[in-house]
Amino acid sequence: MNFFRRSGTMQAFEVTLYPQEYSMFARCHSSTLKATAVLLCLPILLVACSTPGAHSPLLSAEPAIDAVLTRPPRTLRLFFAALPDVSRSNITLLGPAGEYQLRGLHTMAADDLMIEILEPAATPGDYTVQWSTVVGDDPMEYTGSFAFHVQAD
Ligand SMILES: [Cu+2]
Repeated sequence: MNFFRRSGTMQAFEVTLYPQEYSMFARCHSSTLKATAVLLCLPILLVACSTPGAHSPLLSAEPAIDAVLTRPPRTLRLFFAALPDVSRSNITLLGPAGEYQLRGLHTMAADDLMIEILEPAATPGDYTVQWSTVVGDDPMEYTGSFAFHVQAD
């Protein structure tokens, strides 16, 4: 899995992307106006989808997104489309033993964020990396998460 969302000035625009929000919008209109509502929403959806910022800036990660590992990683490294602002970034790691302590968020100046896992537990199971960041000249704050899995040897 690989989820992301962004927040900022474009948020009101974004709600049109969610089906449940759309059906609420449709309910506000009489059924005879539903077709009109669809026609009105369509260009908005197209514009929202063509906005470059509407896509996750996360390109790849180490461990890789959805990777299956036999050894727990000692560091997490996330690669983005532009240089992240470290002071406005955050990474958390959740696993079978709960939340892991992370230390030393930094960038290696390769459009990346890197952080050390203080006590990498050898617990097999599903791990989730949650991230938030601001990259390049884009004022939006992006948040997302992805999974990797540790298998017993
Ligand atoms: Cu580093």
